[in-house]
Amino acid sequence: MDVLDAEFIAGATSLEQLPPPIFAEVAFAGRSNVGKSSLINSLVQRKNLVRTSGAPGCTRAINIFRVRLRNDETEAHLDLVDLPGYGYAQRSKAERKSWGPLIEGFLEQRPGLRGAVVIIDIRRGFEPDDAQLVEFLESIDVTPILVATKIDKLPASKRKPALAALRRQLGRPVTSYSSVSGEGRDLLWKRLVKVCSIEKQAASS
Ligand SMILES: Nc1nc2c(ncn2[C@@H]2O[C@H](COP(=O)(O)OP(=O)(O)OP(=O)(O)O)[C@@H](O)[C@H]2O)c(=O)[nH]1
Ligand SMILES: [Mg+2]
Repeated sequence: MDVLDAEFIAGATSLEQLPPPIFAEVAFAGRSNVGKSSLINSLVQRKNLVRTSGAPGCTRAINIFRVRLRNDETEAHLDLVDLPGYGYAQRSKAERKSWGPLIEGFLEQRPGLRGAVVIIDIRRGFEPDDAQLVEFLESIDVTPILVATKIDKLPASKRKPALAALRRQLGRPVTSYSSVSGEGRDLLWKRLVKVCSIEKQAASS
């Protein structure tokens, strides 16, 4: 997958501030500090398109990034949506309360949404918050795309068993990823192309 352009389009802290969807969208969701923003940078191979931080709770808004892609001979636009992380206890109660509706509202209300990448830290595994999100996505017919990231933080000998255990637990495909090495990038793009019907989108335009 070649990423020809990538640019920041909009940031919103309420659903009303969001621009109307023009292109297909994919959301990136997961616990705070799991590596959502880093994964977007790694996918589009731009170091600093999305702001990342070692401190949890970095992304507080819904941020939309528009990419222009070339897949074989096909060109397409896709919007990548970085969602605020969930499960970060050290925020004010009011702030935490506002996220649930913001994240859920986004996922429910965007007609262009093709799927949601649910990002899990391979060292922490699948936690109750993640399970709730996957259940919610299924209830609204949005395809969850599961990714286990920070795979580079596990010793090589532990990677395969950890992934196998996660796949068994979830009963669905899980793509392993490292935003540091870029491992998993091609496979994740393949899954995104499929879920976004990028070939079809371009063929009909
Ligand atoms: N080793 C390693 N570190 C990673 C990886 N992905 C993210 N990190 C680090 O994890 C920290 C959090 O990354 P972010 O991408 O900001 O995480 P986030 O999920 O966007 O965080 P919030 O916006 O706070 O919810 C940063 O210090 C990153 O450098 C990875 O694949 N491998
Ligand atoms: Mg972030």
